[in-house]
Amino acid sequence: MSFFKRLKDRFAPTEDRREELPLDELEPQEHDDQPAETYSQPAPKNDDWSFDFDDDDLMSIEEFEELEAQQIGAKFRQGLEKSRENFQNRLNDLLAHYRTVDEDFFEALEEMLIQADVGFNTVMELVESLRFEAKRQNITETADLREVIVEKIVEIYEQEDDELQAMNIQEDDLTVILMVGVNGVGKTTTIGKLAHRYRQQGKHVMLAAGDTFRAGAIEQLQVWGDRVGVEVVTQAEGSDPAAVMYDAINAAKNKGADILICDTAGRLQNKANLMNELQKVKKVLSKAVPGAPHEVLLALDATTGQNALVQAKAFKEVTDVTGIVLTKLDGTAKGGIVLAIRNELHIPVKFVGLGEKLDDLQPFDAESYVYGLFADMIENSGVETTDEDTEESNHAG
Ligand SMILES: Nc1nc2c(ncn2[C@@H]2O[C@H](COP(=O)(O)OP(=O)(O)O)[C@@H](O)[C@H]2O)c(=O)[nH]1
Ligand SMILES: [Mg+2]
Repeated sequence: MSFFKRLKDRFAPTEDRREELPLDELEPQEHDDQPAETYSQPAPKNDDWSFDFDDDDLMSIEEFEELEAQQIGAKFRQGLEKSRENFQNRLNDLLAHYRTVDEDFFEALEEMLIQADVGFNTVMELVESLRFEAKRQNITETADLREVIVEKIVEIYEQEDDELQAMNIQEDDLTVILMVGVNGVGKTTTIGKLAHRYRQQGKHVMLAAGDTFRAGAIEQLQVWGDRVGVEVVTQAEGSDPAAVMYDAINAAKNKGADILICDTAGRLQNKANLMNELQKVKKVLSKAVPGAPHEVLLALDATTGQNALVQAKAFKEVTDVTGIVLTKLDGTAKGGIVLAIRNELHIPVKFVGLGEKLDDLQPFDAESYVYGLFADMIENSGVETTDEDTEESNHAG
């Protein structure tokens, strides 16, 4: 089966579901702006999607999984809209302008990918493997490279160790997640969304308000806690973050919580201070629960482009980052930054922020991502393009 066909079968909405998807109509009844009372701990599993489960209309596991994949597809499709327009248009322009596969085409492709924030080294690697593949398969027309390009993007991402991709969640013990990153990248918001996600899986979640530095940061986390119905451990503004962590991890232990997510202040201006603070926090956590923190997630803002890479390198120097949360991917047309992060930092992107709603934080997966980036191209594959389409993309090249 061709690569596009496989992605299409997996993520594209089937005819009977086109009405239900995209997700807007399937959104949970409990919306962001609803009062916290609508949540009660613990949440039933998968109450995300409101279906009629009639006795004689029960959904099979296969059907459920199929629907779930299509919902994920719709999420990525929606969140990557800006990037998709950018990627698809430019690629179509390129294919229309350079019809035969030659060095000029590859150079133009390199330039396009660099402009989409894919990152220089990653682009070189990607285009090199395309040159090789074109030769190997004897592809002479650029249009026939379409699918190979998308397939190579997935390959570039997946060549790294996949074991690290999943979250390190302790099945029968407390899991501690530490969220780090500079101010404004979306740490607190991500913590709220993560708490929501784990609560929906029926887990007992608690939060630690470790950003005691920035005015209003504690209240902001408290608001998220109320919204998703989880307890937030706080101390006064200006307290020692390590003391907050001490309280929080002991409270989480005593209450038998499954997951504790810790907010931190992101003061990168003073690296030595930040390093000290994070080391102290980690020490308190690991003393209370051996092995904690189980994840140190670095939040990066996708809209800051290559600057996000600079931040990541700086944070890697001060602490062991186990995964990236790439926020605000919905706000950029340069979604290629995902590839640069993976390929140049060798840290897996574990979640991506695809919007501001509670369920807009999605686990990252290379195939969902390329589906989001090239959905129209993928869905139209095998379908003849009209002359109009070609004409439209012809003029810009
Ligand atoms: N569009 C969009 N906005 C986001 C996303 N994640 C966070 N934000 C926004 O980014 C801003 C800063 O977030 P905040 O959590 O306070 O950042 P912090 O300083 O790192 O804790 C807020 O206005 C969030 O709503 C996302 O995935 N998409
Ligand atoms: Mg914050």
